[in-house]
Amino acid sequence: MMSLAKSALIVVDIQTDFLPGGALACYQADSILKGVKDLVDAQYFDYHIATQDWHPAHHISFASQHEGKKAFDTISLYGHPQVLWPDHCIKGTVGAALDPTINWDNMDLILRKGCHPQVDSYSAFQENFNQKGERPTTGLAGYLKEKEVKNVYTVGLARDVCVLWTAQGAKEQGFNTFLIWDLCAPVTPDHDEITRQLCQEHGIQIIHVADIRY
Ligand code: VGL
Ligand code: ZN
Repeated sequence: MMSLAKSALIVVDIQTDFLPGGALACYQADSILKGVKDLVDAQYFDYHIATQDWHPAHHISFASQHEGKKAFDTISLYGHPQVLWPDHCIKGTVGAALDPTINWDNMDLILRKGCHPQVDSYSAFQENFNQKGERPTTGLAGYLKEKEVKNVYTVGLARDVCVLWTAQGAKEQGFNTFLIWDLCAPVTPDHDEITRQLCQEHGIQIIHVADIRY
């Protein structure tokens, strides 16, 4: 039986704490909201998926949990580098809420990540390394593959962290992977160059929203 290639949009972490005034506000993050809203409203893709960073209080990624450390310090955690963040996206708080600009009713799936107290999770596909040296899957690759999705498009926050890791995860799982550059905002624009380089190295195609005719 013939099957047509399907596409999915993954809208990453568009939450109060990553927007202006939030605990971990990304650079000019409000500038992407209208574009993401319009793209989601168009329902152009076969599947629309969102992620929501959803940490317990006292999460291991919070600088507040590490004596003598401050936000944006890097430590070694289970043998891998871990950036320490300000307390953010604590489950059930206003900071963790999805921004109401986007019509979340139009999502097929909303995936929460970073729920384990001792493990961070940037990618929508896999948690970061845990105590056992594993990266547990979220099940998203299986979900998309069962639906015969071949093309994955990523937007959201933060371009240099969770969007990038999600795009890398998508590519590793064999999807044709696109990062819509102007529908993402970074923690810091200082990372723009390295983000572009990493996309190129990993075979992630950087595009702009104008490239999508919807
Ligand atoms: C993120 C840092 C910590 C993100 C989440 O959504 O990019 N960044 N937690
Ligand atoms: Zn987080």
